[in-house]
Amino acid sequence: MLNRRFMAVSALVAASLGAAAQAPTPLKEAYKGDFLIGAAINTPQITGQDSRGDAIIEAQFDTISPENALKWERIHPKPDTYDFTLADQYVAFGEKHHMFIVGHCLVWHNQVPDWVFRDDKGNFVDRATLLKRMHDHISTIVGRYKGRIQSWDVVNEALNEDGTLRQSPWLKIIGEDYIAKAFQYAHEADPQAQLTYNDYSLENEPKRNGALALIAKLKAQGVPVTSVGLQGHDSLTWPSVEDQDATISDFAKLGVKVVISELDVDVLPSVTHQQTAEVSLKVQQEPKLNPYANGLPQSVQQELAQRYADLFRVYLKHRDVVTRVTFWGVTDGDSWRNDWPVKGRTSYPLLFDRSGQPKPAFQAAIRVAADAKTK
Ligand code: 9MR
Repeated sequence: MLNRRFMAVSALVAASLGAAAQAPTPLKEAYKGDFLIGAAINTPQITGQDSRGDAIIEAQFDTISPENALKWERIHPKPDTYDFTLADQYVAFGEKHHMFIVGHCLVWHNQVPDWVFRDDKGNFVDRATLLKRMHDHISTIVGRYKGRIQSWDVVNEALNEDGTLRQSPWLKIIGEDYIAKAFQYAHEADPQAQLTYNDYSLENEPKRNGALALIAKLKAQGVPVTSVGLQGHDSLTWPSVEDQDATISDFAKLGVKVVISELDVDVLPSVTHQQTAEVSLKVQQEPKLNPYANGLPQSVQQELAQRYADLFRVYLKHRDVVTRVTFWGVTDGDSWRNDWPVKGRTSYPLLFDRSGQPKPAFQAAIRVAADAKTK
């Protein structure tokens, strides 16, 4: 009896030791040789205040993006004031862990202070003044991190859903060539850096066509655009596997690389007709919009895992052109989706749960890579 109990306990110990010895493969190892795997990191992670998050970042990812730390309002809040405190820490974090470091983002209509576009009287400045301000901003920041930040999101979200150019102050004041100018200035400041046009919902045909025309035109003019960022703010049903596949192929044909730059998959009820990541959108909280406040049902957890597997299979199919897949956040608790477009929801869009544990979607992503390697 005693003997049998001893044997049962030994078997349990051996099993748990075996499990410990076989720690799950990290994402960056699973996809080594295919593409880099990254996460956008936030202030507590950059400054070392989120040690649990930092442990996940160091173990799982070989590239980082700054969720907010390098945006204009943070790094250049006043005309003559640059604040590099957090940005320097961000770059040091990436260097310490030998990571591929992304800069996000140079020219956007959001999180940019109003002074950028205005004179002392509050009127819009003229084209030459705004071009000069843009040049100063880009050359200062890209120049400071020359050779250290390997890839820049140069222009972010310049397109409307119908594929026309967004009527941002950049477009209104400078005109259409603000995009080409931004890329030229970034290239001048660091000729080795990869330069990306980054946008969401490019899998939708009208917007995709607008982006394809834009990139084709820039390439024809010799503008140094090296990649397109498909942000990848997805849902369980959008984009279809076919649209994801076709979108990557379409950009590849233009001779640019593709990065999945801000991946997350929403499982919560949609509040818009069309998939979007338009930050200005705000919708009132209602209980029915927040169905999983007390936890995600197993069935949805499995749907999310299946969805991630489907998406990763498409990215892998295009491993010759997809150079990086970056999640927009580390754990579910970190995600912007908890507060957008409805404030205070409980969202589950990433691969690690609120306590930092890998979810079934994590295992699904690892399995896709492992299956491809045994074929
Ligand atoms: O995740 C970012 C969030 O913390 C900010 O409040 C928000 C404000 O503009 O920006 C979020 O990041 C956005 C990214 O910079 C560009 N694409 C859409 C992302 C999600 O809104």
